[in-house]
Amino acid sequence: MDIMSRRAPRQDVNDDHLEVEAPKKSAAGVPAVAVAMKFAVEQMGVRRTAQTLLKLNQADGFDCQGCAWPDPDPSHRHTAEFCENGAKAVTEEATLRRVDRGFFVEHSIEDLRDKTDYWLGQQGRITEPMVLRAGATHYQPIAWDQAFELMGGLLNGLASPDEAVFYTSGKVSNEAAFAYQLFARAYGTNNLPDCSNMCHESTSVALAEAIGIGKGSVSLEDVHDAKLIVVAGQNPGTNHPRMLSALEIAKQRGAKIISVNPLREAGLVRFKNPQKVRGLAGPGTALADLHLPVRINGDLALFQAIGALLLEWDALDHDFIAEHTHGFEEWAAAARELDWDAVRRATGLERREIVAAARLFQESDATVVCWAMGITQHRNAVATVKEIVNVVLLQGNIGKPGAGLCPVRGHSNVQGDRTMGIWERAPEHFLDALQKEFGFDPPREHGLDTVKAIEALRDGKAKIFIGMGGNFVSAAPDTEVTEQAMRNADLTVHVSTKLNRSHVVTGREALILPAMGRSERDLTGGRLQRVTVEDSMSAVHASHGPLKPASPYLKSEVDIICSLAIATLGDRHGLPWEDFRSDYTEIRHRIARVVPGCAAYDEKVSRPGGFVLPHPPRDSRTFDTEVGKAMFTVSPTDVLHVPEGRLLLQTMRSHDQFNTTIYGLDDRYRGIKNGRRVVFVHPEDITALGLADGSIVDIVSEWSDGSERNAPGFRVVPYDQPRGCAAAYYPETNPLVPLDSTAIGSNCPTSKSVIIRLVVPPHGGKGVTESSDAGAARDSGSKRTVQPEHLS
Ligand SMILES: Nc1nc2c(c(=O)[nH]1)N[C@H]1C(S)=C(S)[C@@H](COP(=O)(O)OP(=O)(O)OC[C@H]3O[C@@H](n4cnc5c(=O)[nH]c(N)nc54)[C@H](O)[C@@H]3O)O[C@H]1N2
Ligand SMILES: Nc1nc2c(c(=O)[nH]1)N[C@H]1C(S)=C(S)[C@@H](COP(=O)(O)OP(=O)(O)OC[C@H]3O[C@@H](n4cnc5c(=O)[nH]c(N)nc54)[C@H](O)[C@@H]3O)O[C@H]1N2
Ligand SMILES: [Mo]
Repeated sequence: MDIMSRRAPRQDVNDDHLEVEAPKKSAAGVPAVAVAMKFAVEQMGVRRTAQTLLKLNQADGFDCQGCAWPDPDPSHRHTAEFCENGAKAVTEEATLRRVDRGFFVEHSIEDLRDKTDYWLGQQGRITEPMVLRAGATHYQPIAWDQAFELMGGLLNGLASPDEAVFYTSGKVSNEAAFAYQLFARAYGTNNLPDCSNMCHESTSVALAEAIGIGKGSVSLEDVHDAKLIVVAGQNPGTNHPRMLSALEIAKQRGAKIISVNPLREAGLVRFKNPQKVRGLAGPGTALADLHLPVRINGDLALFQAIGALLLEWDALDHDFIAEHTHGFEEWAAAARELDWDAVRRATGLERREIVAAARLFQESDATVVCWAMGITQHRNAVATVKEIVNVVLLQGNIGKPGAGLCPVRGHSNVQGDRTMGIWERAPEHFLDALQKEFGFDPPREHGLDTVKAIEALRDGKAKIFIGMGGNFVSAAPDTEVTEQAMRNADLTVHVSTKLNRSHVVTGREALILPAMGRSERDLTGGRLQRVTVEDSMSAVHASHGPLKPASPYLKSEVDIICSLAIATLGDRHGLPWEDFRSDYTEIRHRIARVVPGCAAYDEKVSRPGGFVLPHPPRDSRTFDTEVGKAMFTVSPTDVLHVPEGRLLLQTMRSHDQFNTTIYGLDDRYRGIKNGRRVVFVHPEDITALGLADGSIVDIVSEWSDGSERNAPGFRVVPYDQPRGCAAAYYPETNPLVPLDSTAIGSNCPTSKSVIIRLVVPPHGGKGVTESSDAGAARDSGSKRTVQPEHLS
């Protein structure tokens, strides 16, 4: 029954169980509904499933814990306004399975360390606070008060507040986020890394420089009304399924769609809308008109080339350029000199393919460009986003209906957390506003981002790690170094709903603090509380959960933060923690006074559907940059060199996971069943490398300092993509991503361009599913004695 328990950590694939089929040609439809219901009913039962899913994304219900794609206007919502993967996300939280104190008696920390991420997550909701004392073999229960006392005592004992790290994952509500950053700053540090540092940071940096605000400029209506939609480096069929409904509407109104992706992702080819009878039964809607199978990392060159062609054809909005932009002449001079040979090498595309794309831009007077991790997690990611901006500016596609920049965010409230000040480099005006409102002087020196926090923990410069949600150990790059960094800490604390790897790779002491999830009724302070969130398009709205909390001992995130603040700060600075936790409206009143665009916050979030935050480029073509105009920028054309016999690996999500949370072992659209340790390679590369379909290989990544990392035991699967590219799932491949390999300007790990080689281990790879073998391979890391084959 339990195939996981026989396997070593992270060895989710048994060669014998893994099945590979042809990739699917369409997304959603009947199978999506069936799969969602199967997961939900298995873990929640029929009644709870109905009760929960019908409140999902409704104006009087709760915001989906899945992605940050916006909800339609309240009057246009369906009874079932959710997708297969949203239903899985909710099921994961509303499950009836429990991890209680008996569980921790039964399982030692050593035992839990041997389990896969999938197994850990499947055990259910954590029911009470647990502590791992120094040297102990088991977690044991701890009273909430004692947990806060322990944390407060250690925090107050640090030599400097900068020895503490306060991480946030993007599910945390605006109220909790605002209270958390206030606490960290009142305590004395800007060490507020978040999952954004590994996600859309490159977007935020590039957009802030180019258009004066780090957020996208479109509304859902703009997507519906666009004449051309470009989807670059994003897999909406899996990661933002409700976006397909928006693409379908646009398509029916006559829009063209270009997909830019090394893989031909099912959702971009054809979509069967499960909310319509025709979608369930019929052939569905063909989505992409043009698919550009770009080589990994080739997008910078691609957008440069599209820009150069629009310039050559004079397909420009001259008035917009003259009135609203800066730097056009320098950009145009560089574009005229574009090295088309370099473009061809970088993109792997034929010139005619790029011309076809540029023609679609030329023919459209309302273009939306969407992007996600395929763009942001590269060394040149910030420059690439700026090239997207250049192309959008050329045709004045910003601040008008049906047009704009559409970075599609990940976690459901990752954008809101940033708005609320979860930011290691919060701008001066934000800190000034905090000072004015609360009367203390917040630290001004920038704090640690995710990568720098790992380095500080590794080097003994940070000693306490507190994670507000998330799974830092598995999400971060360079797993071995990150795990060692966590072990160096005096204390690691995780505010969590479910068990994960970060709970078993700990500092000297560790705490698990179980939090209520968004689907649960929050009666903190004896009154029904609600929270607020912001989606990818800057719309803010309220959310309240319908379900009874998984255990009577859970606390809300706001409660946990305020209690920790009281235990640590006492009445230092006279901050109103008691008021905050007895009524979150008090927090919203402070948000209204501190956060730009949030005046009358509590009142505005009470409207059905909430309100939209101001966005000067979108609202009035105002650009709050250094020169007060939108900036054209010039970057060198970048060709990522991959040595002979090596491949360029991207690490991505399967259809059955939410980041490090593994829902199941299938990746339906890509034809993978019952396993995750697969590496997708072009059939001709498989042959050229002397491998075969089904070979079991170790993936070895090579680092600038000459060292190597190894992820053992992946099955080679032939898959259509540009030559020289490869793809495998995250987080299994995180050991391969070097900690010091990050995007220039944003420090985002380069999870989508890792140079690797595939090595057949001497034992033929068969042994790697046995725990002893895999453990040995993991522990010896780069010291493995396997002689790397040169495969070309
Ligand atoms: N169900 C589900 N939903 C999710 C998540 C989840 O794990 N599961 N995660 C959430 C989070 S936090 C995020 S950030 C988003 C992530 O959403 P996505 O960005 O869609 O996530 P990835 O799976 O990393 O997919 C990256 C896509 O980019 C493509 N790609 C890779 N390299 C390149 C490149 O160099 N150029 C181009 N043009 N394309 C490339 C890949 O083939 C893939 O289609 O989804 C959010 N929603
Ligand atoms: N190689 C590689 N690495 C990547 C990426 C990649 O594409 N490739 N993507 C990166 C990206 S885009 C991101 S966003 C990060 C994700 O990094 P994180 O946000 O840190 O990771 P998640 O897997 O989303 O966190 C899941 C955990 O959050 C906890 N949790 C879930 N819901 C709640 C809640 O409501 N409250 C609280 N307190 N806790 C909760 C659960 O315990 C669960 O185990 O990973 C990054 N890492
Ligand atoms: Mo993300």
